[in-house]
Amino acid sequence: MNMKIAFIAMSGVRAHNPVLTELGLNLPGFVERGKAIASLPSLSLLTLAALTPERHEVSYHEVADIRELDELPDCDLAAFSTYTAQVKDAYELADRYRARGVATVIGGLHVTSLPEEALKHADAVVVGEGEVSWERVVADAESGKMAGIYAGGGVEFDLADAPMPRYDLLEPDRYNRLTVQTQRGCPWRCEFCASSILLTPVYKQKPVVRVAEEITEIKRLWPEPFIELADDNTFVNKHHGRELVETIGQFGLHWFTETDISVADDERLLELLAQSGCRELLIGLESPTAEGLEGIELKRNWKRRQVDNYHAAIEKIQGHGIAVNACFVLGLDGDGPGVFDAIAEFVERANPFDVQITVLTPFPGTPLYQRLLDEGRIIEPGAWEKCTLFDINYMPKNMTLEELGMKGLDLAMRLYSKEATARRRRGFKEQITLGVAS
Ligand code: B12
Repeated sequence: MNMKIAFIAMSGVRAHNPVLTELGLNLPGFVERGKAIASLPSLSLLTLAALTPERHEVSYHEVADIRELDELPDCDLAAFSTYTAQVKDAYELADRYRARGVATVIGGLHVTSLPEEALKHADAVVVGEGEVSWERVVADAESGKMAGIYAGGGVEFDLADAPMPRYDLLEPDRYNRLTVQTQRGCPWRCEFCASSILLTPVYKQKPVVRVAEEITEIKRLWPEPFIELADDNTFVNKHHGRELVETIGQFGLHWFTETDISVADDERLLELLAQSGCRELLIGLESPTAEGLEGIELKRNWKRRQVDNYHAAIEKIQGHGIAVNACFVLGLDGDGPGVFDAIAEFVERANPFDVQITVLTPFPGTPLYQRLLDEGRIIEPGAWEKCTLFDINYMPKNMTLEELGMKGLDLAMRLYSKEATARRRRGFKEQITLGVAS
């Protein structure tokens, strides 16, 4: 049977707490970044669409707010992708489809950690990398016999086999920021990490030629795109990183990615990044204090060992003209109420072009979630809608709940004020001048 398959992406960006939404998410720095990222399409679903046998008719949809959805897309199979914060909305839509007798499947990071929960709402739940199970799911849906949980049997997907995501399914006018994934996994094991490490224990990279093909396809559809790599830590392997950046540089693009602070150790890589049109690197510094960083990287305490180098590393990267978005996690167990001033002072000295502060968030599937649950510190277990990185759903260790909330908000106002933002941008320009001179 030829099926109509609707790929439905839950795509909102938000905080649950209305006060936070009003105050926090309206601050200048947040608004800019918020608007930009909210327009990213779902790479997972475009990838699965590419693996769908051609005889089926595929369509792609985004749902930012289920209250604004008048009609469910018409289909024989509804395939949902979601992260934790919106999973309950995805469950609600899946329930509505099932009530009409339409088959449903759901995948992604959240349901990978809690497949039994998801199975209450969908006929099929895909655990782990979708590429491994997708063709079987489609075949089973076709024959009307879906098998519940599809776990992939421990098979690691080889990114050399990655299909060309169906960017062509997107309405060209709605997008200009597109994502390309060049790697999965990470060699570090940060206790709170809820990214692709939940899908694969292996750090793996997509061959550079495949990345070039994907960018070529994007450029065919959008002549001047901005590319965000949907990576967790792009430059772990510096040799591969240099090759990748040289290749991206040939496209004359502006682009952005996420990586760790060790990128500053490779002078040649920084030179190539500067020449390649890389606009910004998002780097998880997590805390400016040794106490805050102590033990968060579970394997070798790697992040704790970097802290003394943070300032110099930012100057070095920015000296090459590449902006740093320095990310801090508020409420780490090792940090007390002094950390808010420590972050403000660090930022004032080091002048990262952008700064991001988010609240420690126990996402299901992470070691942090399990530890806080065991310690009885999760305030409302199962309140997935609070997994936004802005809402607080755990008892902090070395500060009160009020301190985390109020001082966090106060820090946001300080960091994202017009003056502070302008000061950081000036500092960035001075660092470029010094970098060029040295
Ligand atoms: C792009 C992006 C977005 C886009 C998403 C666009 C979209 N609709 O997909 C936007 C900007 C909208 C967004 C929003 C948010 N995001 Co975001 N985002 C990312 C980012 C940078 C890349 C994700 C990506 O494209 N990965 C590549 C794809 C291929 O991987 P994947 O989605 O995991 O899919 C694979 C499998 O999971 C599986 N799969 C996924 N879906 C499905 C569906 C089916 C049917 C099947 C079979 C398989 C399957 O197969 C895929 C291929 O193997 C990551 C960070 C990162 N570096 O990874 C954060 C990340 C995913 N986001 C995160 C968060 C917290 C949010 C927000 C809550 C932020 C906020 N306050 O609003 C919202 C939540 C939105 C929601 N729907 O719940 C967290 C999620 C943690 C978690 N476990 O839930 C991440 C990991 C960042 C972090 N700090 O930890 N985000």
